[in-house]
Amino acid sequence: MDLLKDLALENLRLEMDEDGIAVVTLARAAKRNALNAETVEELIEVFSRLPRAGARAVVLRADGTHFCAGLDLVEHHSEQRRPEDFMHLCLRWHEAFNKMEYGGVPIIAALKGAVVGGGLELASSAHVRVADQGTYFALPEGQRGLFTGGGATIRVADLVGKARMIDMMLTGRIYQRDEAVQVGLCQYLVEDSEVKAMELARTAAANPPLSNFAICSGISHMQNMSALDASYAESVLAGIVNTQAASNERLEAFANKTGARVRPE
Ligand code: 1HE
Repeated sequence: MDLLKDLALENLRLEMDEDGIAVVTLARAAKRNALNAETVEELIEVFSRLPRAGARAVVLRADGTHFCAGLDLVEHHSEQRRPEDFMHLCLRWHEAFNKMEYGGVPIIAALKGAVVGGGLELASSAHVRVADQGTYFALPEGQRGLFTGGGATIRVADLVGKARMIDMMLTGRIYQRDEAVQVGLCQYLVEDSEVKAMELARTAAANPPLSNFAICSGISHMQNMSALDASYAESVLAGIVNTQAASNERLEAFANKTGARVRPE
């Protein structure tokens, strides 16, 4: 917990309970949680530290009625950035989002309202996305005369496929509700995304941390490898994870017929 004490956060809030469930809140509701440069630096700090601070799962939520309106367009306009300035800024976005995706701690995004542009890039860096009836997804970059810079070409294309992403960017197409689930933008559609995200975080946090580490970093790393290298890395990771003390106890419970069976309710 000490690792989290000296964090000076202006645009985020961070809480962690005794079970290691952390809640990271986007706290710039007056600006619809648009990502200014300072918020990105805070995301880097928070997600660098949480895995080492004993977090077992994270809920990423937002103040206000919108999850995140993407790049801070007003800051971007007023800064009149040069190409190299914006390139370096994008590298900081990547630093933040890579810390999330590859950090090894499950991150569940509780979505609502606008999840657009860089807001969708942020959401797609989480491991699970939970939407409510009012959540909508878009990539308005084309309309703004911009291009994605926070990993959408990798993560959003991964979720929905290249053709859908190109359509979203060219036409500003908005996805919501069942259609958003069908195309892969979110995995859950519920009445209250925060309640569901917390429930999922608690479920995931009950797994051994080493298993969650493999799930929430290994799969992403292996997707970046050749099939040959991925099968090698998978074997090595499984060698470590599948022989841990925590799995031994669980296997013993199964063998003794006290462990839970995998059955639909
Ligand atoms: C902002 C931003 C922002 C709101 N940057 N300040 N993203 C977009 O193209 C989405 C831009 N935002 C919107 O379309 C709307 O704001 C919303 C649909 C999200 C919300 O609408 P609404 O009516 O609730 O709020 P609003 O009146 O538009 O905005 C309220 C305030 O938030 C206002 O500030 P105020 O000081 O005048 O009160 C807005 O300026 C401010 N605000 N969104 C800055 N995005 C790494 S590259 C990524 C590229 C992208 O992300 S492109 C997509 C950008």
